[in-house]
Amino acid sequence: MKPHRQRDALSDRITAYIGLGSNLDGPSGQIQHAFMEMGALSHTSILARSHLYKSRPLGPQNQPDYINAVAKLATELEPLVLLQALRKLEEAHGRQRTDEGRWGARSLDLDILVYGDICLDTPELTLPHPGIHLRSFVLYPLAELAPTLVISGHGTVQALRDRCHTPAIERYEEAANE
Ligand code: ROI
Repeated sequence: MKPHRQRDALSDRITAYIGLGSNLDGPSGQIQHAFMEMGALSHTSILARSHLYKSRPLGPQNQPDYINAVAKLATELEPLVLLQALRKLEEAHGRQRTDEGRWGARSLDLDILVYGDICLDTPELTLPHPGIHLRSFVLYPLAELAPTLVISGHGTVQALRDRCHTPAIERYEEAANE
């Protein structure tokens, strides 16, 4: 008989922050569903979720406003395995990367912003995400969950947020918009 291995359920878990974005097909619903689906991924649980934020598109302006948020996960999945799982969720939300062009409208975008203290630069994945320090729609929700987190080479999330005002952003109040 195999020896029974006992393991602390939380011991191998890494904290990761995921940026969520959508500007198609009911964006706030897409984000809310994605929160639940991420919490249901294997070896992963959701520790916190930010409020939703609405902003003008960064990039081409001929597309709808975006809804963005950030989730804090505890996961045992390796970064590239987590990335694959997030890609599958995007596909399940009808995302078609080939049609939209690089900066086009999308039903669901899930980006690994930070994965523990890992720094990575590969064709598939760069960690921390290279756009974090320049994007209001990442910094505002991330600052709710991790104001003192240091983005290597750039400073704390809170200080970055206080300096970043583009694109223009506001809290998205679900009830007021329905
Ligand atoms: N603009 C905003 N406001 N929010 C996004 O999530 C977003 N995502 C993108 C591009 C097209 C760069 N612009 C965005 O991928």
